[in-house]
Amino acid sequence: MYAVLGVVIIIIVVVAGLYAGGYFPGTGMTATASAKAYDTGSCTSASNCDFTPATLSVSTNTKVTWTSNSTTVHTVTACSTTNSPTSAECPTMNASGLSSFDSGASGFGSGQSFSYTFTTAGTYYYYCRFHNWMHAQVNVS
Ligand SMILES: [Cu+2]
Repeated sequence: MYAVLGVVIIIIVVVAGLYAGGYFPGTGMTATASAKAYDTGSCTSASNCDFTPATLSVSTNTKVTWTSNSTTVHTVTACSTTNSPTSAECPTMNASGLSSFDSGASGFGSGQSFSYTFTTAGTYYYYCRFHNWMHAQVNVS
């Protein structure tokens, strides 16, 4: 009797954990969206090198994946105090309650990607550490 109850409790805990972890596609727990870091053969200004789309709008619990087709490396770095951006890199800083993210100081190159799951609604500005004109935003609602 108690053994059966124990097994049932374990199953409930495992299923709840998988659900929270987004392991059931189609349940609406985790959606996906994509963006790009691109260039047109060189990367010297916003006219030939930037993020697209400039504004990406998604729902909460969306995993956004940035891919690069670029000839140089880029970062996807949140405009948070954690990352200490300059005013050129981040004309507008993120609200202090929003989580920070960063693809890493070495950047990612052509064919590589970086993903981040947005769990809290808000406007997330981000930039590239290597090209201070590269900045864009994700609107999470
Ligand atoms: Cu860049």
